[in-house]
Amino acid sequence: MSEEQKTQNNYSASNITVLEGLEAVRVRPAMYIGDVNFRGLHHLVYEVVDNSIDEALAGYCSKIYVSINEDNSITVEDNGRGIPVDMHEKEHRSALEVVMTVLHAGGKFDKGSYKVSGGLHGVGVSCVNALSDKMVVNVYRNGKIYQQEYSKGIPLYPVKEVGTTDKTGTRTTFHPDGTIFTTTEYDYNTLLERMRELAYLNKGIDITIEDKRPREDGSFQKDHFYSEKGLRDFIAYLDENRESLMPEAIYIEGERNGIPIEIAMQYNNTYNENIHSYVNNINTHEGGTHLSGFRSGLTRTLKNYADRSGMLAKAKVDISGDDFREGLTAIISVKVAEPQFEGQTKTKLGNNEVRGAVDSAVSEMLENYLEEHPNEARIIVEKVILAARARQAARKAREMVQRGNVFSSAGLPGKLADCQDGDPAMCEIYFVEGDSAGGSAKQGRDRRYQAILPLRGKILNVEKAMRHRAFESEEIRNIYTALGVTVGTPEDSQALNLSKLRYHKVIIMTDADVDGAHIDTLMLTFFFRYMPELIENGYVYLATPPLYLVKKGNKSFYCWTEEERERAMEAVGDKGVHVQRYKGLGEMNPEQLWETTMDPENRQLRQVTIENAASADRVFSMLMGDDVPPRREFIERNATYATIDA
Ligand code: 0RA
Repeated sequence: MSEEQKTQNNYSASNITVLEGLEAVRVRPAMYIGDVNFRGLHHLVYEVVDNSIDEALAGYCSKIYVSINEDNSITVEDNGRGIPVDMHEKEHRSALEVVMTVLHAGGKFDKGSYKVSGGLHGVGVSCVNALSDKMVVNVYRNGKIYQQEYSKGIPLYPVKEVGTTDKTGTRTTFHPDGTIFTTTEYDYNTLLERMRELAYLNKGIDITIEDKRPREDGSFQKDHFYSEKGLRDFIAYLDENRESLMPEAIYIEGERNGIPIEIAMQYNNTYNENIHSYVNNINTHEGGTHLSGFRSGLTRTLKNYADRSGMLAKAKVDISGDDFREGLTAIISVKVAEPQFEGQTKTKLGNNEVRGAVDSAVSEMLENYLEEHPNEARIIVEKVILAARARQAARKAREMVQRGNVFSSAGLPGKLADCQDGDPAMCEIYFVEGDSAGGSAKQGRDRRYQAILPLRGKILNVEKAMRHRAFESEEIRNIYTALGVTVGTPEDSQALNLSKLRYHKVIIMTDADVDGAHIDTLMLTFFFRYMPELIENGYVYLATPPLYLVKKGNKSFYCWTEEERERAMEAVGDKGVHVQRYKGLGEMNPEQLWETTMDPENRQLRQVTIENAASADRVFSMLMGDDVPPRREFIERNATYATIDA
């Protein structure tokens, strides 16, 4: 056998194992990327971008470019060293091909350094390749341009040279496989939010994102992110619509026991706690040891300072950990070599060594800060004392909420029309705007598994209210008791106890008009601030009543969009057609309400998800805050979602 033949034989032999690996990804894609829907689709982009972020964190890359192309393919380019292309001794193929086609081969070459970024699943670019019907990689290295193309992860030819260049870097273009994903249309805003977040989390990297699909007016969207001050800039962005108590965020950057730690925190004049934590650039929604280390370090250090200052003794008030976090916006970002993720959504850090590391870093740096900034320190302690006073009032109100639950059905709100089934997984509760629609819903529902709670008018705007005011509100207390949830666990006094949750679908049903949209927003603000666990577990939904009834003779069609109405009119013709525009739920009789909005066979429920908790936080603070101009701008920018009533 000639050398060439040998090489070719080996080439195909190693390809067989590769094929088995890629096939596993294609057979069970959800195991690798979470799901094959919207989330999984966008996850592909994060996976590719993560490799460029790693190259930047290693110090070799300063620019990352991302585009959604006209055919919904994605291009990611960086100016790093370029993926190595030399022959892999054992595999008899180029290193580039190994990286692109072998599962978990990504980190093989960078000995000594560990992969710090890496998506939630950290599956590597070969998974993206396996799930793409087309992928092209160009490497700029050694003065040359190298190229390889793939389909469903299989190389179409060995790596080849296609030109010369004076730059270095890696450019990857992939198109998601439509036979794997339920949708292959990318959402620009979703990617944009993630790129912004990455720029704040990794200061000094220049990130550009561009949408090459023309908008309706023919223009193109392009955004550029670059953060010099990292988490300090992130805090300023999140708190843009809040009033800060200090001119600049408190900032901690350092390393403890080999764990890089970066923290920024700022107090504002609201009553909410907005702490976002990250491990290796992944948002840890469920917190974990880094968050508990931050909390204990913060509490101990501030408490010591407050004690020493004598202000506490004067105020004669008991202080608890929560009081130090009221009106606090903070970002905690750590890099952990071998993170263990736990919890229901695998977003809770389990590594115990991180707790002490973060605690000691926070204590030391915060102590210095307080000594060096006596004015700010006094403002913080005064804020904490106020919070402690309010908390005592809140505890009384909250205990009323919890006591209500102990008496089970006897304690249920009088307005609640409960369902018969005792299995929460089967049960739904509708929060319905207004007593009259509530009445229709009660008559129209399937009482075996659907419960109705009518809401009187608008619930409290919790974005502006202190916690005890929220717990004192009868409407909000009814929501807690109807749901069967309680507040506070031994380890976290604000956590929600879901073990007695009585319904696994919590559905907000309001009119399809401006007031309805306002009530939706108030309810979502409440759930986001007070019951985020409910949203994270996928229990919260918005009902979608139809906008039109198109009727001719004995034929009738419900329409949810303008296009559907136009199509229905074409189906039946213009003559003698009657179009009814539903403005409120009350205009439908119980049967119609059931048919269109409550019957699981026909209804269109929209599940509420949080793609990006930090952005959601900022949007809620803006929508429900005091400043009008940013709110108007946001509504105008997103007006396409709400044109129907305009
Ligand atoms: C390992 C080694 C080297 C570069 C990379 C990985 C690398 C990977 C990716 C993925 C996307 N962009 C990337 N940029 C670089 C280079 C080792 C060397 O030159 O000595």
